[in-house]
Amino acid sequence: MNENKRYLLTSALPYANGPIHLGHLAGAYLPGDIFARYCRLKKRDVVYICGSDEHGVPIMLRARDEGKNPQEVVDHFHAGIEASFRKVGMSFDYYGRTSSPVHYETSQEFFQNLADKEAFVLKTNEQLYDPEANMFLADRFIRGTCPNCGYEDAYGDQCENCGTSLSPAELKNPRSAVTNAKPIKKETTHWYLPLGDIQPDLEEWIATHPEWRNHVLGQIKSWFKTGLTDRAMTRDMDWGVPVPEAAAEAVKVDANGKVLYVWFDAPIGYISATKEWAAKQGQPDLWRKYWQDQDTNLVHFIGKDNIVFHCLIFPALLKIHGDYVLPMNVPANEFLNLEGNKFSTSRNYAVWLEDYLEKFEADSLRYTLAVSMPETKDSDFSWRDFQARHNNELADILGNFVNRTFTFISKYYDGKLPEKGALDELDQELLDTIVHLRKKVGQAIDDFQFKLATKRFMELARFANKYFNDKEPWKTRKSDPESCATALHLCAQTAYALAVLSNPFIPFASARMFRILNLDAKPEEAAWDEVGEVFLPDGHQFGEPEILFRKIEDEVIEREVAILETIQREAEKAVDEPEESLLDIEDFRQVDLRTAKILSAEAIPKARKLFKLQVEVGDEKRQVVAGLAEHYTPEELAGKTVVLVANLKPATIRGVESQGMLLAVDDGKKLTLVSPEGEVVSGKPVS
Ligand code: B3M
Ligand code: ZN
Repeated sequence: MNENKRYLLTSALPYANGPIHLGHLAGAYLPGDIFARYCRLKKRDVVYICGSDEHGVPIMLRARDEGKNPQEVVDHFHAGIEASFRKVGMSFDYYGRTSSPVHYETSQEFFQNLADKEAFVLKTNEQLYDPEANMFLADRFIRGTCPNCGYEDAYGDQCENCGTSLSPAELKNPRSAVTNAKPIKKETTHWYLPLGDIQPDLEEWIATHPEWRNHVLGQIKSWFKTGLTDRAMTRDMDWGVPVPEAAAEAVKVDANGKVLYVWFDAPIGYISATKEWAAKQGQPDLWRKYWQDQDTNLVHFIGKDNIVFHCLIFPALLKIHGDYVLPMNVPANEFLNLEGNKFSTSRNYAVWLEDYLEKFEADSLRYTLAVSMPETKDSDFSWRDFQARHNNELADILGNFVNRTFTFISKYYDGKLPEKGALDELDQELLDTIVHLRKKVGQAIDDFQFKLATKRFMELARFANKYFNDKEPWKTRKSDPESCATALHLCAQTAYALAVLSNPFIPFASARMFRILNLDAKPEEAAWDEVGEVFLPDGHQFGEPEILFRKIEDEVIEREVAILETIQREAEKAVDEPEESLLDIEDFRQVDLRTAKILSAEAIPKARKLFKLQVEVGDEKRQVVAGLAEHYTPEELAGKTVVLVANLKPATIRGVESQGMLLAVDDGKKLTLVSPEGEVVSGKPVS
């Protein structure tokens, strides 16, 4: 870490199409805030930027589903997200948004600059177009029948039923998710960034950063190994930053309905937000000092799913543009899980920040997430661990030490700093430990090791708490008043140290400690490097003691655990017994089940799981496609009597028509056909 440089810190811009949950906080936001607060205490020149990412398909999807325009959706969530960040103590210097005019202007200028350099390759190809909605269809806007399992509501890029990744061209009976119309193929031209051309340059730059986290470098190197390819930097959508007219005219492309790819403009949102910040300082050009001066340490705080954009694509854009600094580090976090399961916004399996803050303190969450941050591997948030961290560490160690110190001073020393006498060995050890751990906490933060930094901070509180016990002031007050006064003097000085060092992690408790210490300055105005070197003046008058952290009771936590267990159970039930399986008998009677005899089975080219079966149903012959190829041989199937769903609409699977479906038991490993006992003729009803 180069001390004499300035710091420009960013946290990933959250999509403004939903609220923030604990997983987001642990990923890209809390580490950035700890680092920013620490830089301020180190008196570094630091600017911390974030903002709402307001373009892209998910926002358009949500707006369509809610019958709103995208601007209404982002206005709602931008305000909510910014408010919840503030309540949890995020200390951005500026929180912008990518629907702002400054962002449109900055993104278009950036794109135009690259277009003028002929950095893009134009490509024209056929894409699916909705003739009724008059719009090209992004993969997520296309639905159809999965060629693999016949599921009729598969997306253009993935079948949610069997998980197969697809391309729109593979979908059977594709239809527009916007109007249900049958899409047509239409030519469209887009600007592609030939990332392969700049790969050698990127590889050379990445090689200068062996200090980056291993999992980040690992992912980057696997992208290099695969080989960077051309990536479209524009899209056919009516929500986003329009492609600049001049760029379109220069290549005779109609720019109407074309916008910048969301991952082209979103990272430029860091630049536009810095511009807006500079303007608020009354120095519109100040942003250049952070983005266009090599004496800047640029650090991007993100989650691991954003590595390619922040370590390859955005740096490529910055390099091609020229003039800009490149990130000094991208300490991407892995993912946080919740009670052993993945967060799922679609299933509401999450702890939303707003909900959390209605019941618990921000500091307790910050501390719990910091001390178990998913820095190099996924980690887990559990309510019981949260309670233990709060009760056993924040309350019983830090809170207990501070409370005992100032209650004792208030009672026996009129709330004034007791006089310090001669120091014994333990006294000196305490003073040395303050300086030693201040340096250890600082080094860990500079190394982006926030778990270690948090643990080192709590180590000082633990040492101080033990010092208070070992000194037994309740005895020495009478037996050795000078030793007692010295001990309480040093406890108060240690509390001052903890009040400063705690600010990056638990800023609200830090402010409360400053209030107990009766200090006019704010914690963030304190100097990290003076901790353990500069002390409270003799005779300093303290404020009223107060409890820093009240214990969280078991029943409060059990209630939260129960909420998540219910959601998780519902989700598992929905998978095992979909709600719609609760039919009434009339519905069931609509299904025509028949016995059928398999006459032959043959493989289907390029569909290793499927067989094409010829079956006899009474005096009728049918052809059925079934996923049995990994469970039976054709010989085992020939002659077998099975149960057929005889009144299903025919479906075409991998180009083969299927006129029905066979019933089979799926135990998660093997498929076993349902077959009536004894000699049964085919075509008989099954009920
Ligand atoms: N909006 C958030 C995400 O992918 C994305 C980050 C943009 S940072 C420029 O979770
Ligand atoms: Zn499928």
